[in-house]
Order: sequence, then C-alpha cells, then structure tokens
Amino acid sequence: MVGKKLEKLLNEQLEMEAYASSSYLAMASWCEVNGLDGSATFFYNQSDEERMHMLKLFRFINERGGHAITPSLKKPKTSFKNILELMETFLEHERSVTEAVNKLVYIAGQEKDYTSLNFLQWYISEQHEEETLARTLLDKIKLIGMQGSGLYLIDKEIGLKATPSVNNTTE
Ligand code: OFO
Repeated sequence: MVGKKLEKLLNEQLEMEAYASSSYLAMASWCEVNGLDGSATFFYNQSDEERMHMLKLFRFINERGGHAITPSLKKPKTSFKNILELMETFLEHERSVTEAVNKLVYIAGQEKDYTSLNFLQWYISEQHEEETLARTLLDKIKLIGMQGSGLYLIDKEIGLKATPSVNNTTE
C-alpha cells in the first residue's frame, strides 16, 4: 500500500510525464513544419516514450492501492526561435524531471517504501540517459552551427538519435 504523501507525489510525477509528452509533441510539430524531418521523428518518438513513462506510473499507483489521477494538461510551448532554443528547452525540462524523480526517491526512502524505491530506480537511469542525450545534442548544435548547411547536418544528427518507438506515429 502506498502512503498518502508518496501517492500525491507519484501523481504529480505522472502529470510531469504527461506534460513532457505533450511538450515533445509540440516540438515535433514545430520541427516538422520547419522542414526538420529528422528532428520531428526524434521528438515524435520522445513524446511516445514520455506517454509510456506516464502510463507506467499510472499503473503502479493503482497496483499499490492508490488512485492514479488523469491529469489535465497545460498548454506546452508551441513555437521556438530556432532549434537551439528548442533543444535548450528540452534539456531544461529533463533536468526538472530529474529533480522531481530525486525528490520522490528521497521521500520513498524516508517512508521506507522499498517497493516504490525499487520501481523508481528505472526512472533514475532513464533520466540519466535522457539528460545525457539532450546535452549531447545541444553540444552538437553549438559545434556545427546553424549557418549554411549546418542546419541540415544538425537535423540529420538528431534524426540518427531517434529510437524506433512502439507507437511510432511517423511511419
Ligand atoms: Fe520521462 O523521461 Fe525524461 O522526462
């Protein structure tokens, strides 16, 4: 049985994952309408992944005798100055998710909820991977530069990092 305090935090986490999913969908759309097809595929996949992260939490809360609450979504940012600003937003968002996961782990430890601690390990590794990926892509954009054919190369690089997703909406 999950404690009330942790249940509330897990529901907040679920909401963050849902927001990440809609934010990345908005990023995919911006990339697509700006001719950045590789980046669009990358963010469509990221959006699907975040929905999966949300669902994992959803099921876990209910399995533990809590009540998973379907979140109402705030509108994500839908337009960006350029791919650099978009990628900075992506990294910033991942950082805030990592902070929230760390807080959850801390509270689960305090409450001696070892089942939740074990469950949350997956999110710790996932955040590590995603933050590293966002940082790498940001570095690439800075390195290549957006002038001339730079944007084309950047888009290609980002597209190469797109992991095939089960719910792939771009194929
Ligand atoms: Fe949910 O993986 Fe990052 O945010």
